[in-house]
Amino acid sequence: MKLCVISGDGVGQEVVPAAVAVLQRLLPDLQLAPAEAGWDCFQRRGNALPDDTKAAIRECGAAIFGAVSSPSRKVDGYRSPIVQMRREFDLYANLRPTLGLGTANVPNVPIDLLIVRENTQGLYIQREYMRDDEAVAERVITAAASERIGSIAFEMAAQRGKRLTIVHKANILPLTDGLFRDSVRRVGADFPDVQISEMLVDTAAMNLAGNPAQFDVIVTTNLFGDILSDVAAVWGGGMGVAPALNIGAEVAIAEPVHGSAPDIAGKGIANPAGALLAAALLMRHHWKLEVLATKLERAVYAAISGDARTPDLGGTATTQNVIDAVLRNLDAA
Ligand code: GGG
Repeated sequence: MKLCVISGDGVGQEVVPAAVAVLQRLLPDLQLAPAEAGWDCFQRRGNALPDDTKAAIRECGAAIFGAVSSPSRKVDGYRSPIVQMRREFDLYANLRPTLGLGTANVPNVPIDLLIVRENTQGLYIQREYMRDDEAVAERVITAAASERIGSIAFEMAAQRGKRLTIVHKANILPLTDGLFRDSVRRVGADFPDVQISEMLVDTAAMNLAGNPAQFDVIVTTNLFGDILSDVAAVWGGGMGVAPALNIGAEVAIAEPVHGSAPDIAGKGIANPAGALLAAALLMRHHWKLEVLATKLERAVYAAISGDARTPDLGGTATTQNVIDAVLRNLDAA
């Protein structure tokens, strides 16, 4: 089994090595292939996702990626490596689960939901241009990509609570979001046990903020999935705990949802839970190691529900304290 390790920028340099140390405890024969990507890599090498990194990902078939801090202004020659990787390896689905976790500011609500985000289309095709004095961004949705994401969302729902909510904005965007909704619904014919509902994205945002326990699996388009999963993450302990898995036919890339967090980078207090839970998703969905994935998730939740809480969770633990607690929990399991 091979894993390409791309720490990226900021706290990625702390949480990825932490997650890899835990993975090595569970998978002693795991072969590691370190590689570079991100803004810092761009500044040193003139490329945010060099060819040798792409080759290493392809060769391993699996990667863990930390974080990147793309600038929010146009920089000649720079393209977000996350978006490039998703495109290069056709990582069409982004799985973003949330389990309820009480924090200093958020009550523990019994939530177990999964957002299945379409990962290749919508506004993320990045076709932006000026037309006279108008700035235009194209948003592309196809039936084929919508059916493909629909299939994986139905499969997930069939294995979980058997409820799927299609989130869209077809009342305002009847062509694009209507096509998305109708394509996903068509796939539902193959999953008669899964109960389908649909919701406008604004209503879904309100319900995720106010009544999140109603959801099982949500399937939605790229940008909506990005935003809604951050809303859901509040109930799961915040951005430091939120995991994601980018899935394609051949390659899968695990990543914590959080970014490079420059305000805390280098202080040793970044929460590694998101990276650890992302590694568990990789084990479950890509390597098909369900038992080990569950073991890891339990060890992480036991750690961050106890004393191993980094400052984002209202505690004083360091990244290393969390890793030590997770390793102890694994040894005791
Ligand atoms: N770990 C994912 C991550 O770095 N998220 C921040 C993000 O999405 N950034 C987009 C970018 O900087 O290209």
